[in-house]
Amino acid sequence: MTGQIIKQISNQYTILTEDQKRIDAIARGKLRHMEVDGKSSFYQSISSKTKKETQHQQLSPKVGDIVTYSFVSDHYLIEDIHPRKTDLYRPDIANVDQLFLVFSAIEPEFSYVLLDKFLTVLHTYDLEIQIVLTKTDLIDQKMKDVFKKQLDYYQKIGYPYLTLNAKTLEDKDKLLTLLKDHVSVISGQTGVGKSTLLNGLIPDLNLATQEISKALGRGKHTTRHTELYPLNGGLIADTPGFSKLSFDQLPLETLPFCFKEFSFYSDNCKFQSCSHIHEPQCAVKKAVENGQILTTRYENYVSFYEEIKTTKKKY
Ligand SMILES: Nc1nc2c(ncn2[C@@H]2O[C@H](COP(=O)(O)OP(=O)(O)OP(=O)(O)O)[C@@H](O)[C@H]2O)c(=O)[nH]1
Ligand SMILES: [Mg+2]
Ligand SMILES: [Zn+2]
Repeated sequence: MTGQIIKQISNQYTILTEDQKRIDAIARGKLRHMEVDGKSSFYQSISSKTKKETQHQQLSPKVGDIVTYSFVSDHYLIEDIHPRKTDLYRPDIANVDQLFLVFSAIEPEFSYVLLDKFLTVLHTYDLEIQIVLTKTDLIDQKMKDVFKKQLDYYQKIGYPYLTLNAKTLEDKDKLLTLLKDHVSVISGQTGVGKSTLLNGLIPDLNLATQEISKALGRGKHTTRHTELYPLNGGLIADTPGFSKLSFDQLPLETLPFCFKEFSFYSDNCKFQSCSHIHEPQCAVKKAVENGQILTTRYENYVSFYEEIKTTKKKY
């Protein structure tokens, strides 16, 4: 029998069966290993090489895994894990194919640095990315216009966005269409409205939400565990917010490719290996001057470049 793990609490798993029933299961002995992978980085993926190695070594099951299970005497037993299409850490979920990047317009304040950092880190993944701007009910028309102008740019380079009030969720149908048949994850800083959004999508879910001032006062995030919820033929997970995002393993040479609009211009740079920082006759810098590339995007690129360079030097 085949199913998908939607919840894990230590050694106890909940599997969603093919006929949409929830059953409790434990893993067979050979699967009860602690994973020794460095789970240090956000959204770190197993490279294809190590993926082969680790699969060989036997992974332990995790949320999102498609598994083969059986019924032995009086309980369900996970026998095998099917190969993972994608493998995220923090949130630790397998087989995710879509990510909702949630930002609030204010409280916490919107950050283009954080948005670009997220997009950079996520660039190497085979994931659909949707930017979601919440709390638009709390800003005036002038601010809305500014967001529209900026976010239209992101949409143009391939990152579509939605703006909404997560508390009232007027745009529910649009979201439901996007979620159909996908394994999606809602991600973003603490307090942006991730759980509020999911509560709006799934009536009766009643996830805990909390005013940001209170959450920060406690020094804790409101959401603390990861679980996939069935929705519109697919699955969706809420995740705990985070406060830090690091580049960890991103090689400096890869960074220019993470800013995907640079590639529209970089063929015309004088030097083939142009870093678009200090080289003369750089077509990317020219495009920034001409207003074709968003200035904040380029500024963030330069600062990420310096950040990665400095971190690398330490080793
Ligand atoms: N006015 C308004 N308030 C919102 C909106 N979205 C969320 N909120 C409020 O913002 C606060 C934080 O929302 P949560 O859903 O708990 O935030 P979260 O992203 O799940 O936070 P963590 O679980 O800590 O990561 C709550 O008080 C919500 O009611 C929105 O679109 N408009
Ligand atoms: Mg939450
Ligand atoms: Zn260049």
